[in-house]
Amino acid sequence: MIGALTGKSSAAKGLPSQLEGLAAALEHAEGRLDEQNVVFGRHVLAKADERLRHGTTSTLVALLGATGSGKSSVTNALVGSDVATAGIRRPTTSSTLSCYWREDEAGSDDVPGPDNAQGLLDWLEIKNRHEVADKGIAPPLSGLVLLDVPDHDSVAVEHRMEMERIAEHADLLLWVTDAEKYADKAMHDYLRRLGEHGAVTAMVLNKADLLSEADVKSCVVDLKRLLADDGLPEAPVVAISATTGQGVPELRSLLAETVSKQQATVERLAADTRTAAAALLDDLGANEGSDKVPDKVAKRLASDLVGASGLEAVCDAVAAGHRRDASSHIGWPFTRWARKLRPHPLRRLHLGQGTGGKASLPQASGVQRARSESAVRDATTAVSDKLPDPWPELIASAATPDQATLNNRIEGAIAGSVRAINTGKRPAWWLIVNSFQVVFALAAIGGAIWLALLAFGAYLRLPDVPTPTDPWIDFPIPTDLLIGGLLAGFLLWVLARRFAAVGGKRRARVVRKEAEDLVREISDELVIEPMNGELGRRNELRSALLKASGGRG
Ligand SMILES: Nc1nc2c(ncn2[C@@H]2O[C@H](COP(=O)(O)OP(=O)(O)O)[C@@H](O)[C@H]2O)c(=O)[nH]1
Ligand SMILES: [Mg+2]
Repeated sequence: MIGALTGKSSAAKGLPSQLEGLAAALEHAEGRLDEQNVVFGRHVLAKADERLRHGTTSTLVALLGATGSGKSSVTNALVGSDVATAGIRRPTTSSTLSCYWREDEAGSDDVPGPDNAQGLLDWLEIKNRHEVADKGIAPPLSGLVLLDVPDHDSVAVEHRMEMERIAEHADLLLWVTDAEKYADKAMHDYLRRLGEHGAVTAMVLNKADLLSEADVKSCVVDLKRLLADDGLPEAPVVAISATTGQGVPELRSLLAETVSKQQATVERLAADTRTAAAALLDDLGANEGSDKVPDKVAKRLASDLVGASGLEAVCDAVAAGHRRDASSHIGWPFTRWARKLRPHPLRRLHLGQGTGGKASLPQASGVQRARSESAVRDATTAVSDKLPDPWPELIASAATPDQATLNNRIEGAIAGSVRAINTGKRPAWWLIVNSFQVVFALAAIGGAIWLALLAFGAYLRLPDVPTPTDPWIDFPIPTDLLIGGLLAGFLLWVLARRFAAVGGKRRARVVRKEAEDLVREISDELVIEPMNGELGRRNELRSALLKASGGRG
C-alpha cells in the first residue's frame, strides 16, 4: 500500500520531456484549441518551472479535508506537540500553517536543510511556519513540509481559495476524513477532477478510535472503492486515530518514504502536465484525416480552376490566331487583304502581340469568381470534413486565398503562356511558301498583262504577233501564266492552310499544358500549401501533446 505512492517513478523521469511536449504544443495551440485549456497549460508550465527551481529535497504535503475531519489534530500528532489549534466549531483562519522538519543532526549533505523549506514557503507566501525537530523518532521526516490547510468545505470564500491555492501547489495531497465524511460528495467531486493524480494522492481515515476494528476495515474497503470510482485506484488509505496515536506510525512511514524518495514533486507536475495535455488532446479531436492534402484533391482543384479560368477559350483563340496569321502571311495573295478586315482573335482577348497590359479573358467575371471560389471550397471541404471543430474552419481560413489575387495570378499565368508562344516569329516554312506565292502571283499578273497587251493589239487591229505556246498542252504561255499562277497559288494556300491548322492546334496544346502547370503551381502555393501547413500543425500538436502525456495520451 505504501509503495503505491512512489510506484510511478519511471513516469516521473520523463517530466522534462513531458514539459517540453507541453511547451511545444502550446506554441501551436494558441487560437486553435480551447482558450481556457491553453491558459491552464501555460499555468502548469509556469508552475513546474517555479516549483522545480526549489529542488525536490523538500516535499510539500497538504492536509486537505472537511471541517472537523481532524487535519489540525493529525498535524499535531505528526509534529508531536500542539502546534495547530484543533476544535470542532472554530472558524479556522484563512491562512495555512506550515510545519517543516529540520535536518537530522547526524545527517549527510544531501539531507535538506531548512533553507529549502523556507524557499518553498516564501514561494507559497506562507507566513505561519513551525520548525520541527523530531530527532530520535523513526523514521525521520526530514524534508517534509506539512501544510495544515483551511477547510475544503469552508463557507468562507477566502478559505476555499487558500485551500485551492495550496492544493494546487503541493506535491502530495493528503486528504483527512472520517467514518462520517468519507463519502462526502464535495470531496469526491474534487478528487474526480484529479484523476491523473493517483500517485500523489493519499487518504487518511481519521478517528479510527471511534470505530470497531471490523468497522474500520469495512470503511477502508468502501473508501477504496469510492477512490477507484473517482479514477484514483492507486491512492493509499491509512486508518489512524490522531487522538490515540493508532496508525500514526504507518502514516509516518508513508510520509517518510515519500519524502525520502523525492518523487512526489515530479509525480505531481507530471500529473498536472498529463491533465493539461489530456484536455488539449480532447480539443484536438480524434486522429482522423491525413497529414497531407491528397494529390487527387490538389489535381482536381487545379483542373477546376483551369475550368473556371476560361483557358479553353484562350486556347481556341491561340489556334484561330495562328490560322489567321498564316492566312495573312502565306495565304492566297489576292484575298489576304480581306482577312485583315476581321479583328485578330487574340487581340480581342488583349493577348495579341504587343498588346501588353492586363489580359481580359473570357469569363473573367462574376461567373469565373464564383466557380473558382467553389473549387477552393470543394478542396477545403474534401480535406477537412472528417476533422472535428475547429479544424474545418481553421483549414478553410488558412486555405482561402484572396479571390482577386488568385484570379489575377491565374490570368497572368495564362497571358504569360500565350505571350511566350506568340513571339511574332514566323515558322521558317512560311517564308518558302510565301516566296512561291509571290512567284505564282507575279506569274499570274505577268500573264494577265501579256494577255491584256495582246487584246489591246487586236483592238487596234495591229498585225498578229505570234504568241508562244507551251509544249505540253499547247496553250498560249500568257494563258498558262495567268491560270497556272492563280491555280497554283490557290492550291498552295489550300495545302498550307492544313499545315497551319495543325500548327495552331499544337500551339494551343503547348499553351494549355504550360498554363495548366502554372495554375497547378499557383493553386498549390495559395491553397494546398496553406492547408498542408495547418494539417502539419495539427499533427505536430498531437505528437507534442502525446509527448506531454508521457506516452499515455
Ligand atoms: N475521537 C477522535 N476525535 C478526533 C480525532 N481527531 C480529531 N478529533 C476531534 O475532531 C475535532 C476536529 O478536529 P480538528 O483537528 O480541529 O479538525 P480540522 O477542522 O480538520 O482541523 C476536534 O474536536 C478533535 O478533537 C480522532 O482521531 N479521534
Ligand atoms: Mg483545523
